[in-house]
Amino acid sequence: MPGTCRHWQLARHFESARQLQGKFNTIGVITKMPFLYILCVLLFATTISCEAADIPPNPVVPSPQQIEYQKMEIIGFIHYTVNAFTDKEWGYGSESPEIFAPSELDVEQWVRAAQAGGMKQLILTAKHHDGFCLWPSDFTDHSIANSPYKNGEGDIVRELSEACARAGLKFGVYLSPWDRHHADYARPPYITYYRNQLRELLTNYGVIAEMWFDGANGGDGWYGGANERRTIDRKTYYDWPVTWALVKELQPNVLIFSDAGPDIRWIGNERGIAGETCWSMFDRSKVAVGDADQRYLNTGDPHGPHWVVGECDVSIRPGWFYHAAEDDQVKTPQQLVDLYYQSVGRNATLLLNLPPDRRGLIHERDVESLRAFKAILDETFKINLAAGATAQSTSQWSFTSPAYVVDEDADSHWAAEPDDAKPILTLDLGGEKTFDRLMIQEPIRLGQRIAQFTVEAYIDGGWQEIAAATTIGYKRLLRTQPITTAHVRIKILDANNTPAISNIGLFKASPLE
Ligand code: FUL
Repeated sequence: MPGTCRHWQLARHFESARQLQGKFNTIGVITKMPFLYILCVLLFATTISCEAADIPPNPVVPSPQQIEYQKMEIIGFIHYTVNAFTDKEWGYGSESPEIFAPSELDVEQWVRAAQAGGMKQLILTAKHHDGFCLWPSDFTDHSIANSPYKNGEGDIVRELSEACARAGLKFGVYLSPWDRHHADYARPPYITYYRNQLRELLTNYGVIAEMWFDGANGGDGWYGGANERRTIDRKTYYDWPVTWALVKELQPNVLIFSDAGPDIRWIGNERGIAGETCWSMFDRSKVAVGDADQRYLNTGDPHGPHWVVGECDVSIRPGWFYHAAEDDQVKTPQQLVDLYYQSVGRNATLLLNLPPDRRGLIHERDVESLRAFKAILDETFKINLAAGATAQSTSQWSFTSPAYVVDEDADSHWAAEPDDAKPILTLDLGGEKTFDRLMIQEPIRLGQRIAQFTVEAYIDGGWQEIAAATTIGYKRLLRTQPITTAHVRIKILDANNTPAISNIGLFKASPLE
């Protein structure tokens, strides 16, 4: 860890100090005072050497909020609006608030469903493209205040934000920039309206962890009765830098999602799949919201000057909103596990959508799938067969140690010497073990470095390649055939700076996967 020493390092220095005192005492020269003096000098030297011990960070590193965000791994989306009652995916904007009439709405049930799936945060569509607001906005009557829900006294943004806080979940908000209801959409006054709504949401509902800006923008709509097609200039209409500055002013620790970040980026598809190569480095200037090269979003940019984490959004059903006709198309636990490997296992987060139904509940089938999904992950990743292995490396930087990759502490790491261009990390598992899942993590607070690596196992008297991949980042998961071996090694073949690894895991997948 930067600037901190492990206990054994301090103990070693205490020990040296005692030995020194012993020597001095033997020749009768020194008693207590010099021992204290020597101890202080050694402790001081220790502090300095530990400060100096860490590898220099890359020029592009995450913020503490981005690191915390990525550790959540799985987060949930709640898509809810009049669409649940019209059976549409995109409301036209002419829907009457009268139709929004959930009979048993229970935000606590949404939270329980999210927790059943291992989610650590929920993001609510406070307003989707149809313009209907799930909170009683002062700036429109097209809201829940004019719906039968709680006789117009309800506020789903408040109810869910409070339920999340009670359960220890973070809370985020989606506010569709495209508004097919508003008469001024595509004209300057709408921007004032949009920012007023942002201000309401970001001031009245406690801590907002993530603000989600959708890239879908412009097209047909009701637009206050105009019933026409309206387009906008995606690069200039919203003046995003000003809007984002407002968001950060109101919520200093919020992470902003959009195609262009600035903190979290769309992964370039709505199937929940990050690139096999996935850098958190990115160049925001190459992307406009709603107008981005999807491949660039998917893989990031090894030379990008900004740290922008990839987020993989996908729905548990074919649609983003609830449709009874899709009750038999809920993703299976196995499909969700696949998505976990292809998102979290590729250095991104998984944003999984759960659409409440007309009752206002997450459907039983969705909950069942979430529960089984989490049970599989828990079983697969329960026992790390690499924990406590004996680790060796062709080189090691200063106070880092290969032992730190198997100490189950993601905050400690091993790093190679800078002149060891292709370091090898070898694990002696202390006897034969059988595994088929590999996990590798980089200490991303120092940047993302590794660009190519292979994994080999010692089988039948020789090393055999069992996996190969490019980037690692926060977490890389690889699936292999079952491998039985007592020795595994990671060969790093390419990196943009001194390679470092914080964790290695070997697991045997749940038979249910
Ligand atoms: C898209 C929207 O058009 C969909 O309805 C959904 O909200 C998805 C997350 O983003 O751009």
